[in-house]
Amino acid sequence: MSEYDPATIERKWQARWAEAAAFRVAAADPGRRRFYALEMLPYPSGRIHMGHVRNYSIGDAVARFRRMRGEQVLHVIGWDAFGLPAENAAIQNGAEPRAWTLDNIDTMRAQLKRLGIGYDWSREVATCLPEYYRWNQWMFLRMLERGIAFRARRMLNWCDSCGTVLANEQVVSGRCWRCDNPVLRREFDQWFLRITDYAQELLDGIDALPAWPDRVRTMQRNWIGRSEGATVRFPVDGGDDRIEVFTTRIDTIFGATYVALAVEHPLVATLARGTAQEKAVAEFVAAESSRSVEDRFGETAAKVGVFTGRHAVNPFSGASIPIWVANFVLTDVGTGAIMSVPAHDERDFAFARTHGLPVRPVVRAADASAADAGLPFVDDGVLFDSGPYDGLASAAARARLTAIAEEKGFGARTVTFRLKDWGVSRQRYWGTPIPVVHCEKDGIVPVPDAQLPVVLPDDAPLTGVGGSPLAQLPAFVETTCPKCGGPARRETDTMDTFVDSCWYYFRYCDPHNARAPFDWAAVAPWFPVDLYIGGIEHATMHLIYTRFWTKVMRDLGLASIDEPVTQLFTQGMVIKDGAKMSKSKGNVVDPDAMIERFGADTTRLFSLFAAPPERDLEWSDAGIEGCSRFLGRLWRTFDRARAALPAPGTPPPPAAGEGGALDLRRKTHRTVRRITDDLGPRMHLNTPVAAVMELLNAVAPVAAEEPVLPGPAWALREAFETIAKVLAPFAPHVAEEIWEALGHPAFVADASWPEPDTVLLLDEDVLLVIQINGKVRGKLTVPRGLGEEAALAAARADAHVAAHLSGKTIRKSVYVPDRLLNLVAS
Ligand code: ANZ
Repeated sequence: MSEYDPATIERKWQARWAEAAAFRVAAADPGRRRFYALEMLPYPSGRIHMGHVRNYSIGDAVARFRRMRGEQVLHVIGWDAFGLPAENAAIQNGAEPRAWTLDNIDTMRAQLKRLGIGYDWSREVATCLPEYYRWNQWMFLRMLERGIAFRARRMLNWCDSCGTVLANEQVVSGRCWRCDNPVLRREFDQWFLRITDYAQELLDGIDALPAWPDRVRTMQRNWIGRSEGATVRFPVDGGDDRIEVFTTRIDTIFGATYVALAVEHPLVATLARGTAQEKAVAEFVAAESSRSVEDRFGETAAKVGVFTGRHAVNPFSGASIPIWVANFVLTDVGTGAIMSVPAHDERDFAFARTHGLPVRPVVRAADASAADAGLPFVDDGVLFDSGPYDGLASAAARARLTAIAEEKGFGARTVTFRLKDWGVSRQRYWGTPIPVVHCEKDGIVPVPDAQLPVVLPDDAPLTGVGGSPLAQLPAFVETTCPKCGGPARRETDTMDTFVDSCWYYFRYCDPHNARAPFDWAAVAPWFPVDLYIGGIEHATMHLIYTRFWTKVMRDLGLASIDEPVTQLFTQGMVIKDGAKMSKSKGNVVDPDAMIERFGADTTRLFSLFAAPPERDLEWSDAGIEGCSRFLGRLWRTFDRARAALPAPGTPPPPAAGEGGALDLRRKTHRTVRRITDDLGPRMHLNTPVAAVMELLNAVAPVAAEEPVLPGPAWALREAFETIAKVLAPFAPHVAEEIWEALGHPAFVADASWPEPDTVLLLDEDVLLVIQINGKVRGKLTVPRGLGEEAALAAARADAHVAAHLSGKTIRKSVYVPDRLLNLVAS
């Protein structure tokens, strides 16, 4: 008898899979259903962590299952290989970013192979290699030609500690998403991608993604932040200036008691000039500009402001109201200026109270009983003290007032989005060089396609201070203008690394293309991606950018789909002692140590078994030990029984249809049905493991019989063959080993998924409880798995139930298969 020896088994099967290139996909086969299983590509930080193990175990389980069901499965991995940590390692310990990154990739690739994930390794992509990033550059140039990429001077988020600008998405509660330092606002010349042109389409497209989690869809909707309203221009007293405000509540305009400008609003600099407030305004602006984003705009930030000394005229009422500068008005939302209506807006109300500004109610509840709700009254209602519009309902008033503003030329219906153009410039080294040059004569000149890639030099000085490292490298910077041949300077900004992850999974489908990012003919059969698995933290940034990029590629004629991913699955985190595993908390469990101690199969099994995949998984030593014991027990049970099993392909003897043999066969087939359901779009990946454990419990006593008679022996072979197959997506090595020992020369990974025998499923009877209006009126013996219609028919056929239903109509029926039929009748 042999002991379960995962190290030997796993090495053996990993070598065989590699030798046979078992998971290689040459080209899409038009004759088969295809399945593209995709996991978010890792950043090569050095070593894989348990979150990776979980992510890839989920993906591999589904991929292997689909493959066994006869589908052609594409399953690839790559490396999101540009980014700050490589640069920081260079600054801290003199590592060379390229070598550091490629070393890490080697380490992590070996780790993934030790886990036995079934990837097509011939399609691996690393985004830091010129053969990949040249196509970032190429697509950037196409976007530049179409005005999708553009350069502008804008207020941006600046992280002092990372020394770079950040996209809005990279500012989390006013802090840098990476280093957690407070973010500042600074003005820069930057490269942008016009994602706002796609805002409406990105929003509408969410409706076409029913297989994305509602949570992600909501987060994307909020991120895009569409808001419908009007712009209205308020003339400034004593001059030609006009302040344009954006409001969603033009119905409250008669209640506006002041106008408020963002600190960065262009009129702030001039309005106060010559008034008694000039000095106060200048001081306020200076103080606010030096405060962090969180101090200025955070939830708890004090709402402060200063009077400009000037007034504006309400174009509807003619009232003259003071103009303030206020920190709560955001520069890049709407027009950067608002009309404040304290009686109907919380924030305006608080600010008015603090600064002694008047509160003027103009809308009251339509329903008199709610009239004494107090101020501010923020709901829609009926207008009063609003001149000719008194008595109009809010919605009607908005339509009417907007139309009048348009007619008279001082306003317009307007839709604004919270989504801003994507700032893609980074003053960092380890990223894709932006492929343009600056020529004194010709201005910004694109690098011609023939000169791509603009290769990132290896020898930039990395100190972490003094701006872009590339700018300090004359050999890189000094070049000639492709247009006039005169001296020019290369752009030294690199691209945000979120560019890299926008389209890597298109490249997986055509990874070695040297003439184009990819050939759509090679990609189309795999798209849209059937299942994309990753963390919820990518709900907005990556998953919005990649949707945008897909639409841009479509418009460039590179692809012909609107949405790249059919089903998105967001897996939960791996936590220990109640917190996400992290070095700083010292609660990290190293996957390699687990593989070393228990084997890859156990490690994978635990990461799937311990929690539903969408939930957080609490690490437990006892749990992984339990999985290890289960595989050990499986192996020993099999090893003891194998001598008694009939040869492969032996037809069932009549005795396989009786007694204990029949019971085991039923259990086997029921297990198949359960696991098949669980591995479908429902993604209940934790329960199959439990089902296999139960099946093993049924197997053990049969295997222990002395001697094993022909009927049970046949049922045992069927059970072990089934276990090998249904365990293959989860614990593929031990599954291969058992499959081979059962006498099969080919991989279990290539075996066909078992089909349950419906006769064996239906033969099993269950007790179905029939309730009518909450009372138990019958208990029927019915076959397991009975459908709702058949259950209802069976219930009606029962005399006692029929008596309680006579003369009544069934209004509602709730059916819990194999358990309960609950009828509401009257
Ligand atoms: C007057 C008003 C009266 C408003 C009222 C609300 C209630 P959403 O729906 O989130 O888009 N606003 C406009 N631009 C702003 C800016 N740059 N910074 C801060 N606030 C701004 O919000 C739209 C409302 O947010 C607008 O409608 C405006 O206040 C404010 F009873 O105008 B409202």
